[in-house]
Amino acid sequence: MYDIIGDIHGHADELVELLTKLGYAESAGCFRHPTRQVIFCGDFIDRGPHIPDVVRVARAMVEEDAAQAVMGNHEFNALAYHTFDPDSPDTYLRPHNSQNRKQHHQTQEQFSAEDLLHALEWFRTLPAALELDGLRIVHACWNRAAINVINSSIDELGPYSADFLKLATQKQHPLFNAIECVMKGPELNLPEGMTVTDKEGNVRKRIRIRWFESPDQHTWATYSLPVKTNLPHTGVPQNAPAMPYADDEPPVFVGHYWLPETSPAPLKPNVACLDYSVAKHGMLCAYRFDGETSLSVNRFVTVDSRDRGDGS
Ligand SMILES: [Mn+2]
Repeated sequence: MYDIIGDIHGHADELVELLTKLGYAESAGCFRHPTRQVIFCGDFIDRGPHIPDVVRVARAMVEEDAAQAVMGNHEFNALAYHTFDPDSPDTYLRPHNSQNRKQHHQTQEQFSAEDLLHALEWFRTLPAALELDGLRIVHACWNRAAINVINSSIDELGPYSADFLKLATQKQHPLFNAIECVMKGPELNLPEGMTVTDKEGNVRKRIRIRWFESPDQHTWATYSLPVKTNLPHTGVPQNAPAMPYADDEPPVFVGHYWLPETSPAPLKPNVACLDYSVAKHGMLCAYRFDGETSLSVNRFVTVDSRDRGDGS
C-alpha cells in the first residue's frame, strides 16, 4: 500500500528522517520499502535549505518505482518562471517581479543552472493528479473537469511545453483556471476592504477555502483553510467556488494548505491535507494508507522541522 507525503520545500533532512521512520531504507541511491510505495503530493522546491537533495531523493524513488508524485504549484510556477513566451522571446511566462523572485530565490541559489534545467525536465513528467485503487492524490483540489482540461492540453500541446505554459499563464483561459483550481485550490474573494496576510507576508484579498465542503453551514472564519478566527463569524456567499466532495468518494489527499496544527487529523473522513508547514517551523507529515475508506487520525506520521522554533 501507500505512504503519502505532503509538501517538503527543500527539507531533505526531515524527508530522510520521515522515510526512515516509515521503514524505507536507501540502497543503490534509492529509498525503498519491501512492500510499500510513497506518493508525494508535490511542492518539493523553494524555501528550504536542501532543495537539490529533496529533488534527487524524490526523483530517484519515482524513477525506480519506489514512489509516485503529483506536481505542486511551486513546480508549475518554476516551469513558467524559466520559460520564455513563444510570441515574445524576451519575456518570461511567469514575471520575474520581486514577489516571484523571492518565492523562487532559494531554488535558484541552490541549483547550478544545469542541474536546475535537469530538475525542470523531471517536473514536466509529473501528473497533475493520481487516481489509484481506492485513493486520489492532487496538490490542492480534486476537480475532475479541471484535471481533464490539464490532461487533454498536455496531449495536445506537449507536457508543460512553451505553448502549454503560455495558455496556462493567460488569466481566465480555461487551462489557467484548471491549473489554478487543481494546483492552487479555489479561492474566495473577501468582502470589500478586507484583507489577510499570508505566511510569506503578502497581503491578500482572497482566502483559501474548504472547497470539499458546501459553504452553507460556514462563516468566513470556518470556511477559510486553515481556519482564521480573526475573519468575520458571518455566513459566506452561497456562490462561493465550492467543489463539495461526496462522502462516498474514495479518500483524497492534498498538500498546499500550510496547516498550523500540531496534531494532524483528517479534514473530513475522506479528505486529508498533509502539509503541516515544515517550511515554517512545523512538521513534515505522511499518512500510512492501507485501503481504508474512512481515514484515521492514528495513521499520520510526522517529523518536526529541524528549524522549528528558531524564529528565522
Ligand atoms: Mn506548498
